Amino acid sequence: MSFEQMWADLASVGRSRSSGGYFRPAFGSAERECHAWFLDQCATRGLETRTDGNGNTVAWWRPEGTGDQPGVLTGSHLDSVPDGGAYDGPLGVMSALAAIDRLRERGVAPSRPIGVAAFAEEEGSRFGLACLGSRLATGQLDPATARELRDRDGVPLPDAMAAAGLAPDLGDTSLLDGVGWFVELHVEQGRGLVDLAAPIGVASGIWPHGRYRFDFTGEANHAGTTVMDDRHDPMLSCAMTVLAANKQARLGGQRATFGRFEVTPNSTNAVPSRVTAWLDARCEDDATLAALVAEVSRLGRERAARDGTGLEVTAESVSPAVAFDPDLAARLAGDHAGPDWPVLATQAGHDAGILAGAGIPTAMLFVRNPTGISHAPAEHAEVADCLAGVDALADSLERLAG
Ligand code: HGY
Ligand code: MN
Ligand code: MN
Repeated sequence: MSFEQMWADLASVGRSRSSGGYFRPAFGSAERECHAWFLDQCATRGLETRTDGNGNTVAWWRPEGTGDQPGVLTGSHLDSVPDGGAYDGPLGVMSALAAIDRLRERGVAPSRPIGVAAFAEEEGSRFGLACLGSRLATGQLDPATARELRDRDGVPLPDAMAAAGLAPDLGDTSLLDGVGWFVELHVEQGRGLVDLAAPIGVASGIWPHGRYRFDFTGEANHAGTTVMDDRHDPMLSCAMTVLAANKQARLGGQRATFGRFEVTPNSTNAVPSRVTAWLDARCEDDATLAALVAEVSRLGRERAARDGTGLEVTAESVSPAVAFDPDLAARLAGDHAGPDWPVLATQAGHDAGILAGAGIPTAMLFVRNPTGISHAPAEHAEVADCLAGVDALADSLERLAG
């Protein structure tokens, strides 16, 4: 089946009719439909498929004679952010299947197995913790912490997995045994490749980033009868903290975003009692990230003290800086026909960063995104660039798998 046919298969799954964006939360019906499609595609290709107790799936192509050789894994994720684009995640999974087809068409007989992965809850959009599946599979997250995670409706992670027909065994680290290399192809999420006029790029590393929950507490009261000076309004403290985060990030050339809020009781005519806001912060190095979050927290607390409100800051997930194997990046960037692929850093998190952190030699390929927009419906990649991505991935797998 061609790449274009595969793309058409999933084009309507989890898509909003109004915005054109996608919502495929982990273990929900749309993501499960994509996953069932993936299993079907793997079966059609005769791949040996296994899903682990964390909900991650790997499908291996083991040509005769590859035996116990360490394998080359590729793939990405099938879940999305709320109202996200079509490409973030699924492009890497589909390109992996298409790259295997391409290698078979070329008559390549790899001397190592080649696997395709679909990692669970990469976005952390449902349970709050990014790269949940790959963290668990590499032993980088305490299973007890994972068991306590709940979605916005209070559904615990193990129950959500069971409801999706999975048998949860959180912390199962058997799936990646025998993986010698990982190569993740991903749509580029900024303007790097557009500015370089290049369809394909290679990642040098990932900026350190984290998610921090800011709980502002105050005093609920009447919106009309409470004079302004008598209020203890957590929304006001929150608003000033949002402005402070933006200013601090701008001053330092870093990134800080408040994109999710919960207001209690969320009533038009009442001062709220509580506002919970999530800061997503990303910086060029670990020390700068720690300093940025500390400064935003300090300014938030200072404001809360003036407003007579409270603020507690909780780090929900922090991902340190990732430097991908530079020799591997240089090799993939140069060892193919045509001009070298540019090597560039990204501010977006990926399962590839988690596997690299577990000591697996890892590389990433990026496909140009002409809008430069991601985590939004306008995320895009032209078909010609997607096909160039499939070729680039097939070339890279051929180099690594021999
Ligand atoms: O949030 C991120 O950086 C990613 O796209 N998962
Ligand atoms: Mn994403
Ligand atoms: Mn992604």
